[in-house]
Amino acid sequence: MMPPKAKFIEESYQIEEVNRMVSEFQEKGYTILRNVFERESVKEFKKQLEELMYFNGNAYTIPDNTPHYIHGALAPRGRQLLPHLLSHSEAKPMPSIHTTIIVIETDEARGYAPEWHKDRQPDGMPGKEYHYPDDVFLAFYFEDIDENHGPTQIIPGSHRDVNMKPNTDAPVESIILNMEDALLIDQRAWHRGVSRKAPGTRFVIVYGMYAMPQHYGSTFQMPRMQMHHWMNAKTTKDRVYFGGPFAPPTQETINAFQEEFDNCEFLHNISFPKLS
Ligand SMILES: O=C(O)CCC(=O)C(=O)O
Ligand SMILES: [Fe+2]
Repeated sequence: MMPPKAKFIEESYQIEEVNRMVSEFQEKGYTILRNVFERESVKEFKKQLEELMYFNGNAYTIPDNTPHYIHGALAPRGRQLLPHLLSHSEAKPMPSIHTTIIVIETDEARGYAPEWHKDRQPDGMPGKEYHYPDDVFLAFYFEDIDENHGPTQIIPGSHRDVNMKPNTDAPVESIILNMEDALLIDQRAWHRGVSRKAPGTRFVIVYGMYAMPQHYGSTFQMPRMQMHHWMNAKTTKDRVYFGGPFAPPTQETINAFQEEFDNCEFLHNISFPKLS
């Protein structure tokens, strides 16, 4: 398998540009990151995604053991913005990926383009003062998106003002962007996907990031007794309490992963510890 062909623009945004994007994100609930990739390389990457995609019995997706699955989340310009969107704090929190959503819609099997929804609820006093979101979403389309190519639509400002709702006179914007760009979206705003009119496959790959607070020691080896509680958790509440957003590994899953990693040209040098 070829490594991901989409090439990042490594250069950081100027601080003025960062400030502009942060203000826009806070005001409207989204902002477009320009030139996250080198444009020509994205065309090749989209072809790679088309080769990798498969039907898992429920929906189209791409295998989560490919570097393509996480590639967008590695983009330096995306990572540059995230801390600013998650907190006003001088001691910026560290962003952490908690979710990857792959939305694929093909010509043959109309997948799903989600209807109007909010994935998060506004907190505090919406409309009065700005409240930072608990998490933000970084999205990629890998194609020039106009009205015919299934834009994501949003009601700008509806993350702050609960009175703004779909199917009223609240204004709706289609998020138009280029294949080399990325989108940062506040999922407290009303938004939806629109199906393509142009033929072809619609990809939306979305990464959810939340803020790990700057507590002393942000990473640590989980104490074995905590791991014991995590792995033996009987409820979602307990699982999250002991281990965060990810399901605990069992020895069986560790063995399965080890085998898969051993056979993967990208991951073969990773080895998992044996759980006692
Ligand atoms: O398909 C889209 O354009 C929107 C996707 C979406 O709303 C989501 O992933 O939460
Ligand atoms: Fe959504």
